[in-house]
Amino acid sequence: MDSTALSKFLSYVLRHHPEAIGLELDENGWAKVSELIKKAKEDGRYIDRNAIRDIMQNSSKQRFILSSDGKYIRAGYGHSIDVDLQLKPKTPPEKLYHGTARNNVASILENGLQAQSRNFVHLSTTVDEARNVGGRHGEPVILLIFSRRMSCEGYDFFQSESEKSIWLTSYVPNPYIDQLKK
Ligand code: HQG
Repeated sequence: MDSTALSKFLSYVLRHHPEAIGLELDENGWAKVSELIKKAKEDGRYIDRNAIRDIMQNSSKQRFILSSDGKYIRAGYGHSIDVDLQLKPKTPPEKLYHGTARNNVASILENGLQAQSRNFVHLSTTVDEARNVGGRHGEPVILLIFSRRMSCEGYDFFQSESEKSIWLTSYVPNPYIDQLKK
């Protein structure tokens, strides 16, 4: 498996479908690295600790995190399965960005940003990253989120423990969203 395929595989099982390979995550989303390697092998995918370490060191985005003893791994964001990452609310930057497809914009400006299939709405600290995220869905449009004002008005924000440029929140009501003009 090349590193992109491995990263996608790890994201799939650790964020969405551990049962696809018979892997168990604990309530906080941790999988035992040895179990992950064993179950992946039974599924015909040969990975080892070095390949996992390479991904974690060399990816442009930090998608995963290891426990301090190195025995467990979990995704740092992106989950759709019900896990408690035990993140503490943190004051976000003044502004954050969300990249989406042009087709979604009217609905977002009417209904707010919803987490859809994931546990949280994902926000980026930079316009460039938001543009990359939006481009996955279609012609990218950047939305500016008044995150500090939201936080001051009682909405919780969480910084991903693996990728510090990603912030999570449950829902962004439309008064806190502005479309960034090019
Ligand atoms: C849209 C990737 C219509 C939302 C990225 C998005 C991210 C609405 C889509 C992370 C809506 C959900 C997550 C509404 C939201 N009406 N559309 N009211 N509210 N949407 O994939 O943020 O590379 O679940 O704009 O970097 O694109 O995989 O979320 O377009 O950090 O590590 O519904 O995944 O990380 O799409 O991406 P997604 P996302 P990785």
